[in-house]
Amino acid sequence: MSRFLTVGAAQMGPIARHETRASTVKRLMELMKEAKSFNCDIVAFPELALTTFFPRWPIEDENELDSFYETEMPSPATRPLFNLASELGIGFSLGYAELEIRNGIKRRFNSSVLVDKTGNITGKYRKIHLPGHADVLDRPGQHLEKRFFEVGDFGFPVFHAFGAIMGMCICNDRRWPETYRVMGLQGVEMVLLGYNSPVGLGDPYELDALEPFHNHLVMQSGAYQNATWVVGVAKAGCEEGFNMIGQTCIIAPSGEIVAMCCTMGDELVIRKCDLDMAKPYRADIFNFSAHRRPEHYTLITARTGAVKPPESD
Ligand code: CDT
Repeated sequence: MSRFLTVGAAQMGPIARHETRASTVKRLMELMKEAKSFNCDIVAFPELALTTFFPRWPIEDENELDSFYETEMPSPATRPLFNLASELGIGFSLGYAELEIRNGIKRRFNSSVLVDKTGNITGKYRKIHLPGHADVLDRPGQHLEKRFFEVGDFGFPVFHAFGAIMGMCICNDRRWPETYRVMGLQGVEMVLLGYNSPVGLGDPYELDALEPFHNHLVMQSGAYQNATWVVGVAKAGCEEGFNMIGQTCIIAPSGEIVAMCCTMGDELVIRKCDLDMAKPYRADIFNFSAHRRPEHYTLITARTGAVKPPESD
Protein backbone atom coordinates (compact mmCIF):
# COMPACT_ATOMS: atom_id res chain seq x y z
CA MET A 1 0.00 0.00 0.00
CA SER A 2 1.37 3.41 -0.91
CA ARG A 3 2.12 5.97 1.75
CA PHE A 4 1.07 9.54 1.08
CA LEU A 5 2.02 12.83 2.67
CA THR A 6 0.28 15.96 1.47
CA VAL A 7 2.64 18.90 1.66
CA GLY A 8 2.12 22.61 1.16
CA ALA A 9 4.98 24.84 0.06
CA ALA A 10 4.16 28.30 1.41
CA GLN A 11 6.14 30.93 -0.42
CA MET A 12 6.31 34.37 1.15
CA GLY A 13 6.58 37.67 -0.63
CA PRO A 14 8.89 40.37 0.71
CA ILE A 15 9.02 41.20 4.42
CA ALA A 16 9.81 44.85 5.13
CA ARG A 17 12.64 45.72 7.53
CA HIS A 18 10.20 47.19 10.02
CA GLU A 19 7.36 44.71 9.57
CA THR A 20 6.34 43.42 12.99
CA ARG A 21 6.46 39.77 14.04
CA ALA A 22 2.71 39.95 14.61
CA SER A 23 2.24 40.89 10.97
CA THR A 24 4.50 38.15 9.56
CA VAL A 25 3.01 35.52 11.87
CA LYS A 26 -0.45 36.55 10.67
CA ARG A 27 0.67 35.97 7.07
CA LEU A 28 2.05 32.55 8.04
CA MET A 29 -1.23 31.69 9.75
CA GLU A 30 -3.22 32.59 6.64
CA LEU A 31 -1.02 30.30 4.56
CA MET A 32 -1.36 27.55 7.15
CA LYS A 33 -5.16 27.81 7.07
CA GLU A 34 -5.11 27.62 3.30
CA ALA A 35 -2.88 24.54 3.45
CA LYS A 36 -5.30 22.89 5.85
CA SER A 37 -8.20 23.66 3.50
CA PHE A 38 -6.34 21.54 0.92
CA ASN A 39 -5.88 18.71 3.46
CA CYS A 40 -2.14 19.23 3.87
CA ASP A 41 -0.42 17.20 6.58
CA ILE A 42 2.41 19.70 6.72
CA VAL A 43 3.23 23.16 5.41
CA ALA A 44 6.81 24.34 4.79
CA PHE A 45 7.78 28.00 5.27
CA PRO A 46 10.93 29.83 4.01
CA GLU A 47 14.30 30.54 5.59
CA LEU A 48 14.15 33.46 8.08
CA ALA A 49 10.38 33.51 7.66
CA LEU A 50 9.73 35.87 10.57
CA THR A 51 11.81 38.83 9.41
CA THR A 52 13.31 40.56 6.46
CA PHE A 53 16.62 39.08 5.22
CA PHE A 54 18.61 41.26 7.66
CA PRO A 55 22.14 39.91 6.84
CA ARG A 56 22.15 42.21 3.82
CA TRP A 57 22.90 45.13 6.14
CA PRO A 58 26.02 45.62 8.31
CA ILE A 59 23.94 46.20 11.44
CA GLU A 60 26.21 47.59 14.18
CA ASP A 61 23.70 48.21 16.93
CA GLU A 62 23.51 45.05 19.04
CA ASN A 63 19.98 45.70 20.26
CA GLU A 64 18.78 46.16 16.72
CA LEU A 65 20.59 43.01 15.63
CA ASP A 66 19.13 41.00 18.52
CA SER A 67 15.65 42.16 17.54
CA PHE A 68 15.82 39.91 14.44
CA TYR A 69 16.46 36.75 16.51
CA GLU A 70 14.25 34.47 18.60
CA THR A 71 15.65 33.46 21.99
CA GLU A 72 13.12 30.66 22.39
CA MET A 73 10.83 28.68 20.14
CA PRO A 74 7.94 28.95 20.30
CA SER A 75 8.53 32.59 21.14
CA PRO A 76 5.69 34.76 22.40
CA ALA A 77 5.22 36.07 18.84
CA THR A 78 5.13 32.62 17.21
CA ARG A 79 2.98 30.94 19.87
CA PRO A 80 -0.25 31.68 17.89
CA LEU A 81 1.20 29.78 14.90
CA PHE A 82 1.96 26.74 17.07
CA ASN A 83 -1.52 26.94 18.63
CA LEU A 84 -3.14 27.13 15.21
CA ALA A 85 -1.16 24.10 14.03
CA SER A 86 -2.40 22.01 16.93
CA GLU A 87 -5.97 23.30 16.56
CA LEU A 88 -6.03 22.44 12.85
CA GLY A 89 -3.94 19.27 13.16
CA ILE A 90 -1.28 20.31 10.66
CA GLY A 91 2.51 20.22 10.96
CA PHE A 92 4.97 22.82 9.70
CA SER A 93 8.60 23.73 9.22
CA LEU A 94 9.77 27.25 9.96
CA GLY A 95 13.05 29.05 9.34
CA TYR A 96 14.15 31.73 11.83
CA ALA A 97 17.19 33.41 13.33
CA GLU A 98 18.07 31.77 16.62
CA LEU A 99 19.89 33.44 19.51
CA GLU A 100 21.10 31.04 22.17
CA ILE A 101 22.92 32.12 25.32
CA ARG A 102 25.42 29.37 26.16
CA ASN A 103 27.66 29.83 29.23
CA GLY A 104 26.85 33.52 29.13
CA ILE A 105 27.94 33.82 25.49
CA LYS A 106 25.62 34.74 22.64
CA ARG A 107 25.45 32.10 19.89
CA ARG A 108 23.63 32.94 16.67
CA PHE A 109 22.32 30.39 14.18
CA ASN A 110 20.20 30.33 11.05
CA SER A 111 17.79 27.61 12.15
CA SER A 112 14.62 25.75 11.28
CA VAL A 113 12.24 23.62 13.30
CA LEU A 114 9.95 20.78 12.35
CA VAL A 115 6.67 20.90 14.25
CA ASP A 116 4.21 18.01 14.45
CA LYS A 117 0.42 18.11 14.20
CA THR A 118 0.08 18.65 17.94
CA GLY A 119 2.24 21.78 17.83
CA ASN A 120 5.31 20.13 19.34
CA ILE A 121 8.83 20.54 17.96
CA THR A 122 10.07 17.18 16.68
CA GLY A 123 13.18 18.30 14.85
CA LYS A 124 15.63 21.15 14.66
CA TYR A 125 18.35 22.06 12.20
CA ARG A 126 21.03 24.78 12.11
CA LYS A 127 22.33 25.93 8.74
CA ILE A 128 25.79 24.61 7.89
CA HIS A 129 26.73 26.15 4.54
CA LEU A 130 26.76 29.86 5.36
CA PRO A 131 27.29 31.90 2.18
CA GLY A 132 28.79 35.35 1.76
CA HIS A 133 31.34 36.89 4.06
CA ALA A 134 31.98 38.22 7.54
CA ASP A 135 33.65 41.47 6.51
CA VAL A 136 31.63 44.43 5.38
CA LEU A 137 32.24 45.16 1.71
CA ASP A 138 31.74 48.46 0.00
CA ARG A 139 28.74 47.48 -2.05
CA PRO A 140 24.98 47.47 -1.69
CA GLY A 141 23.27 44.23 -0.78
CA GLN A 142 25.89 42.46 1.29
CA HIS A 143 25.49 38.84 2.21
CA LEU A 144 26.79 38.90 5.77
CA GLU A 145 25.69 35.49 6.98
CA LYS A 146 29.20 34.61 8.13
CA ARG A 147 29.12 37.74 10.30
CA PHE A 148 25.76 37.13 11.87
CA PHE A 149 25.59 33.33 12.20
CA GLU A 150 27.79 30.46 13.33
CA VAL A 151 28.05 27.24 11.35
CA GLY A 152 25.35 24.88 12.58
CA ASP A 153 26.41 22.23 15.05
CA PHE A 154 23.72 19.59 14.57
CA GLY A 155 24.94 17.97 11.32
CA PHE A 156 22.17 16.86 8.94
CA PRO A 157 19.89 14.74 11.11
CA VAL A 158 16.70 13.06 9.88
CA PHE A 159 13.50 12.84 11.87
CA HIS A 160 10.95 10.04 12.02
CA ALA A 161 7.79 12.10 11.82
CA PHE A 162 4.57 12.28 9.77
CA GLY A 163 4.94 8.57 9.00
CA ALA A 164 8.07 9.37 6.98
CA ILE A 165 11.77 10.08 7.31
CA MET A 166 12.05 13.85 7.17
CA GLY A 167 15.06 16.12 6.77
CA MET A 168 15.72 19.86 6.64
CA CYS A 169 18.35 22.14 5.21
CA ILE A 170 18.49 25.87 4.56
CA CYS A 171 19.08 27.89 1.40
CA ASN A 172 22.77 27.69 0.42
CA ASP A 173 22.87 24.13 1.80
CA ARG A 174 20.81 23.11 -1.23
CA ARG A 175 23.70 23.82 -3.59
CA TRP A 176 25.95 21.21 -1.94
CA PRO A 177 25.56 17.54 -2.86
CA GLU A 178 26.78 16.47 0.59
CA THR A 179 23.67 17.98 2.16
CA TYR A 180 21.31 15.58 0.40
CA ARG A 181 23.70 12.64 0.47
CA VAL A 182 24.22 12.76 4.23
CA MET A 183 20.45 12.66 4.66
CA GLY A 184 20.09 10.19 1.78
CA LEU A 185 22.40 7.78 3.58
CA GLN A 186 19.95 7.96 6.48
CA GLY A 187 17.06 7.10 4.16
CA VAL A 188 15.49 10.54 3.99
CA GLU A 189 12.13 10.59 2.17
CA MET A 190 11.33 14.30 2.19
CA VAL A 191 13.66 17.30 2.56
CA LEU A 192 12.07 20.61 3.53
CA LEU A 193 14.12 23.69 2.77
CA GLY A 194 13.59 27.42 2.70
CA TYR A 195 15.64 30.00 0.85
CA ASN A 196 16.30 33.73 0.37
CA SER A 197 18.25 33.92 -2.88
CA PRO A 198 19.08 37.33 -4.29
CA VAL A 199 19.42 38.22 -7.92
CA GLY A 200 21.34 41.29 -8.90
CA LEU A 201 24.26 40.92 -6.50
CA GLY A 202 26.16 38.75 -8.91
CA ASP A 203 29.41 39.45 -10.61
CA PRO A 204 29.63 38.60 -13.44
CA TYR A 205 26.11 39.26 -14.63
CA GLU A 206 25.90 35.86 -16.35
CA LEU A 207 25.77 34.15 -12.97
CA ASP A 208 22.76 36.21 -11.98
CA ALA A 209 21.00 35.45 -15.23
CA LEU A 210 21.41 31.75 -14.54
CA GLU A 211 20.24 31.97 -10.94
CA PRO A 212 16.71 30.58 -11.58
CA PHE A 213 18.23 27.70 -13.58
CA HIS A 214 20.74 26.89 -10.84
CA ASN A 215 18.04 27.08 -8.19
CA HIS A 216 16.10 24.23 -9.72
CA LEU A 217 19.15 22.36 -10.98
CA VAL A 218 20.55 21.76 -7.50
CA MET A 219 17.26 20.76 -5.92
CA GLN A 220 16.21 18.48 -8.76
CA SER A 221 19.55 16.68 -8.81
CA GLY A 222 19.54 16.37 -5.01
CA ALA A 223 16.09 14.80 -5.17
CA TYR A 224 16.90 12.40 -7.99
CA GLN A 225 20.34 11.29 -6.78
CA ASN A 226 18.98 10.49 -3.34
CA ALA A 227 15.49 9.31 -4.27
CA THR A 228 13.75 11.81 -2.06
CA TRP A 229 11.03 14.43 -2.27
CA VAL A 230 12.41 17.97 -2.00
CA VAL A 231 10.26 20.94 -1.06
CA GLY A 232 12.01 24.24 -1.79
CA VAL A 233 10.29 27.35 -0.43
CA ALA A 234 11.32 30.88 -1.33
CA LYS A 235 11.08 34.27 0.21
CA ALA A 236 10.42 35.99 -3.10
CA GLY A 237 10.05 39.36 -4.73
CA CYS A 238 11.61 42.75 -4.20
CA GLU A 239 12.45 43.10 -0.52
CA GLU A 240 13.72 46.51 0.59
CA GLY A 241 14.94 47.18 -2.95
CA PHE A 242 16.65 43.79 -3.40
CA ASN A 243 15.25 41.25 -5.84
CA MET A 244 14.94 37.64 -4.81
CA ILE A 245 13.98 34.64 -6.84
CA GLY A 246 10.72 32.83 -6.23
CA GLN A 247 10.20 29.50 -8.00
CA THR A 248 8.99 27.72 -4.85
CA CYS A 249 8.56 24.11 -5.89
CA ILE A 250 7.85 20.54 -4.94
CA ILE A 251 10.17 17.99 -6.56
CA ALA A 252 9.55 14.25 -6.82
CA PRO A 253 12.20 11.54 -6.35
CA SER A 254 12.28 11.35 -10.14
CA GLY A 255 13.81 14.83 -10.12
CA GLU A 256 10.70 16.29 -11.75
CA ILE A 257 9.08 19.49 -10.53
CA VAL A 258 5.47 18.59 -9.81
CA ALA A 259 4.24 21.90 -8.37
CA MET A 260 5.59 25.42 -8.59
CA CYS A 261 4.58 28.94 -7.56
CA CYS A 262 3.99 31.45 -10.31
CA THR A 263 3.98 34.73 -8.36
CA MET A 264 6.49 36.68 -6.29
CA GLY A 265 4.18 37.02 -3.30
CA ASP A 266 2.59 34.93 -0.57
CA GLU A 267 1.46 31.82 -2.44
CA LEU A 268 0.78 28.21 -1.58
CA VAL A 269 1.32 25.20 -3.83
CA ILE A 270 0.48 21.70 -2.69
CA ARG A 271 1.11 18.10 -3.67
CA LYS A 272 -0.08 14.76 -2.40
CA CYS A 273 3.30 13.00 -2.30
CA ASP A 274 3.60 9.26 -2.70
CA LEU A 275 6.54 8.43 -0.44
CA ASP A 276 6.91 5.04 -2.06
CA MET A 277 7.58 6.64 -5.42
CA ALA A 278 11.22 6.51 -4.30
CA LYS A 279 11.22 2.72 -4.13
CA PRO A 280 12.26 1.85 -7.71
CA TYR A 281 15.10 4.38 -7.55
CA ARG A 282 16.35 2.98 -4.23
CA ALA A 283 16.03 -0.58 -5.47
CA ASP A 284 17.95 -0.01 -8.67
CA ILE A 285 19.87 2.98 -9.98
CA PHE A 286 20.44 4.54 -6.52
CA ASN A 287 20.70 1.36 -4.50
CA PHE A 288 23.47 2.72 -2.29
CA SER A 289 24.57 -0.57 -0.76
CA ALA A 290 24.81 -2.24 -4.17
CA HIS A 291 26.48 0.53 -6.16
CA ARG A 292 28.12 3.18 -3.97
CA ARG A 293 31.88 2.76 -3.61
CA PRO A 294 32.95 4.99 -0.71
CA GLU A 295 36.21 3.08 -0.21
CA HIS A 296 37.21 4.03 -3.76
CA TYR A 297 36.36 7.70 -3.27
CA THR A 298 38.94 7.74 -0.47
CA LEU A 299 41.52 5.92 -2.62
CA ILE A 300 41.04 8.33 -5.50
CA THR A 301 41.46 11.44 -3.36
CA ALA A 302 44.55 9.96 -1.67
CA ARG A 303 46.18 9.04 -5.02
CA THR A 304 45.54 12.36 -6.73
CA GLY A 305 46.28 14.41 -3.66
CA ALA A 306 42.86 15.94 -4.10
CA VAL A 307 42.18 15.98 -0.40
CA LYS A 308 42.09 19.74 -0.34
CA PRO A 309 40.12 21.86 -2.81
CA PRO A 310 42.30 23.75 -5.30
CA GLU A 311 43.02 27.36 -4.33
CA SER A 312 40.90 29.86 -6.20
CA ASP A 313 42.45 33.04 -7.62
N1 CDT B 1 20.36 32.75 2.10
C1 CDT B 1 21.26 32.13 1.31
O1 CDT B 1 21.89 31.16 1.70
N2 CDT B 1 21.47 32.68 0.10
C2 CDT B 1 22.48 32.25 -0.80
C3 CDT B 1 22.93 33.43 -1.61
C4 CDT B 1 24.34 33.40 -1.90
S1 CDT B 1 24.82 34.86 -2.77
C5 CDT B 1 26.02 35.49 -1.78
C6 CDT B 1 22.02 31.16 -1.77
O2 CDT B 1 22.75 30.18 -1.93
O3 CDT B 1 20.99 31.31 -2.40
